[in-house]
Amino acid sequence: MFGLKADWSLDVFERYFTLGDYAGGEARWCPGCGDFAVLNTVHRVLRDAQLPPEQTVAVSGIGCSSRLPHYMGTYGFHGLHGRALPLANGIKSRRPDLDVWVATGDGDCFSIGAGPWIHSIRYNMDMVVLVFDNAIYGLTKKQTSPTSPEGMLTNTHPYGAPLPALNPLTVTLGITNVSFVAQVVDWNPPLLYETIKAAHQHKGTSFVRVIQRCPVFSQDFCKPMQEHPEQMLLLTHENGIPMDDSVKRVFKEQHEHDPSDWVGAMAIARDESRIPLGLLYHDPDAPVYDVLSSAGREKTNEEKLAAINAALDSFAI
Ligand SMILES: Cc1ncc(C[n+]2csc(CCOP(=O)(O)OP(=O)(O)O)c2C)c(N)n1
Ligand code: SF4
Repeated sequence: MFGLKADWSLDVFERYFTLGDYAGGEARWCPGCGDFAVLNTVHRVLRDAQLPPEQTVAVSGIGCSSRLPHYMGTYGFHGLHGRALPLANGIKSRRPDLDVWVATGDGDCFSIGAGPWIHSIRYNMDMVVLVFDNAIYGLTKKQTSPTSPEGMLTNTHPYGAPLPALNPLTVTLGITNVSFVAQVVDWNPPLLYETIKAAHQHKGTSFVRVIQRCPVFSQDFCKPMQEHPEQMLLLTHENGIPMDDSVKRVFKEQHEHDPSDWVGAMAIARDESRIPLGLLYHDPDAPVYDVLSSAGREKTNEEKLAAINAALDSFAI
């Protein structure tokens, strides 16, 4: 099989993977659910990177979005509510050769999974974390989530969510050793593709908040953004997410932002008058725990035993 490279020369592949190689069971989300767009984009990014499906693992917690591993033709682990990230970290620590993708919801990550969220960002293990944020608990039918906007009518708060929504961007940016923070909407395919691709290329934990349509339970969350793209602020920079004119034509409000500027990223994230899209923060040099923790993995059992004995002998009189 042949593939055309960016410079128009030909690559010859022993195995060539098509989109179908990354697809699993038939996706069963509601019509119009934004999860479809993210799933299809993940398939495309994997296909374009030609990652062997058997080298890839999709990990999730519980929720509508957490059904993603079922729809992947890769390895997958549909875990417990709020525990996608510890599972992903465990997989990465034992199998650093695997490409790890995490699918988690706003309830799964920011509520029951808030502890693992903090520590996983600090561990900075090499994986893509896609938070499908529809501002509601979808699977369990419309309970308030941490990102439900104040006043949103839900089944747990029928008179309106009483508190201001949690800001996942400022929280994530505030975690020690954070290395990649991006935000995107599910309904702009070119921006979604380039954001997930950039997240995948980053070595470390790539945190991507995907603002996701749930037309069944939180239609009022995304609809105003779709109808008023001027509410969004597109972050442009040569080191940011590549974006073509089609994206810039939709999101006319733009701001040049260097993603290495943490203070600038925090200021953008804190300003809730605009919803930033693009790469807020990128530190390619942050320590990556799976690299640190896998030192010596190539040693044989005999070598490891000898090293342990030598360490113990150092305490002997
Ligand atoms: C320990 C535990 N608590 C509660 C639940 C019930 N539960 C399942 S999914 C979910 C919330 C899902 O919301 P979210 O993570 O935002 O994902 P979405 O369905 O919106 O994609 C809850 C509360 C559970 N399965 N396990
Ligand atoms: S309830 Fe909402 S999030 Fe869940 S599948 Fe339906 S549209 Fe998607």
